[in-house]
Amino acid sequence: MYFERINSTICTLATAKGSTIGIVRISGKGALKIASKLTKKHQFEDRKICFAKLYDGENVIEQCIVLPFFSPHSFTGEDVVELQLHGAEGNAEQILGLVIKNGAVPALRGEFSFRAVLNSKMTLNQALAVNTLVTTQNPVAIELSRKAAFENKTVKTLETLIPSWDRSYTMLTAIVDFPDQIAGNLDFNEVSELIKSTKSALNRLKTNSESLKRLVSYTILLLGRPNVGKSSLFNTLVDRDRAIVSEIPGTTRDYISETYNVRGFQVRLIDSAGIRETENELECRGVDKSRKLVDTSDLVVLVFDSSQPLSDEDRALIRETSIKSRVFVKNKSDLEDKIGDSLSGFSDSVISLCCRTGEGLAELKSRIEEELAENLPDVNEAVFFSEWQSDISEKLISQLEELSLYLDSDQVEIFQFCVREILNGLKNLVGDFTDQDVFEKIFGGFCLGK
Ligand SMILES: Nc1nc2c(ncn2[C@@H]2O[C@H](COP(=O)(O)OP(=O)(O)O)[C@@H](O)[C@H]2O)c(=O)[nH]1
Ligand SMILES: [Mg+2]
Repeated sequence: MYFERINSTICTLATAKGSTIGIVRISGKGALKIASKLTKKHQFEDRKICFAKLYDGENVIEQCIVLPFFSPHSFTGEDVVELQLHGAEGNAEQILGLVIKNGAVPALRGEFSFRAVLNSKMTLNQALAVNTLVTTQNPVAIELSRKAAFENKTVKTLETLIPSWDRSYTMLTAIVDFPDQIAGNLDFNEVSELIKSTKSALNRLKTNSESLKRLVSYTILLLGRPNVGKSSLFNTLVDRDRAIVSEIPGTTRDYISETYNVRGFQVRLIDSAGIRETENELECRGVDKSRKLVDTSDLVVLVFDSSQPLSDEDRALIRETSIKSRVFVKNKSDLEDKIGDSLSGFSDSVISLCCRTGEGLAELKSRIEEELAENLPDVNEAVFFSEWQSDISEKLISQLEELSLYLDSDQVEIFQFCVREILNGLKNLVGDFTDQDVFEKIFGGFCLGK
């Protein structure tokens, strides 16, 4: 789709409804012509703003700022015109309609960025970083995407490795194709070092990208038998009465979620139905969902009722969540303690809490903060912003491991093949590729107008 439309002039309203200024962005061969038609101006100067009236036929419909960029001095590398209009509502929409009537087509998601990448105005990773920058609230994601977008940090990290792989590949090709004419041999020590440094760069990127991904979608699940006080705790943490609190067990049958702020990061908090054996069909479904939620959450806060002895259901919950990061909480500390230290075998630090009085809440909050702070991304390291890149890098790491196995063998052809695959993988990661399907998929996930 993106490739087929490459010769068309695209346009969009780049500002959200409600803004006091609306920006219509036009990019492509027809951009300046459309601007001339609307303004009745016959000449523009590259990157010189001008104040102009817009006409629909002979009627003046707007008085606005026109910003022309001549190719290649624009975001997309094509001729671009931006119109700064009054508001981003009906007036701007009508003017966008007029632009379309004069030959432009509405832009697809990410189509401006796609063209920028295609015209080498930025690398794919830079485009992905810019898209993150315009959509995220997360301060770490902002810092990382700034570095990737404006310093091209990710690509620079990998780019330095490519010439050495290129040299090894050329040497191997010569050895395979002209065995009699090549006097020297490949320096296997050098390749071994190269494998090590490439693997280490990729592993650092992978770890940092995973940490970023975890941070931006960080999810905390409140889990426990019915009636232990999960919904009460949920309301306390999000600081409003969102979940229904009731003495009737099984009230929260599905789950509800809210975002709340932990150390300046927006995290998702989920109040679940709880996991228990039940005959009630509706409740059953809620319980199934809770099990799935366990899999997808980053932290499970296990809530117990301290006024009751530890039950088999409690133990089942502890078992079912054993592989997750967990915080143990015994709630209702204002009542007679019947749970005693029966949780101490499962956790070194069980937090004693009372939702009624707020006792223990500060301790719980700081434990949650500590958990979140574990494996925070390193803002000085590079990151990938797409699954596609993470997948390639994963594959590259295993190819590098495979190549190490052939280091001491005389199977030059297999060695050559592996080196070529690695070289291609690295080139893909720095954006040197033309796979149309990948382009479609990546840019299809962008926001409109970018
Ligand atoms: N005494 C006491 N009761 C509590 C406390 N926290 C919650 N409850 C009560 O326990 C019952 C169940 O609470 P709820 O939050 O709905 O539990 P959930 O089923 O786990 O979501 C309600 O009647 C709450 O008022 C607490 O710290 N102390
Ligand atoms: Mg509940």
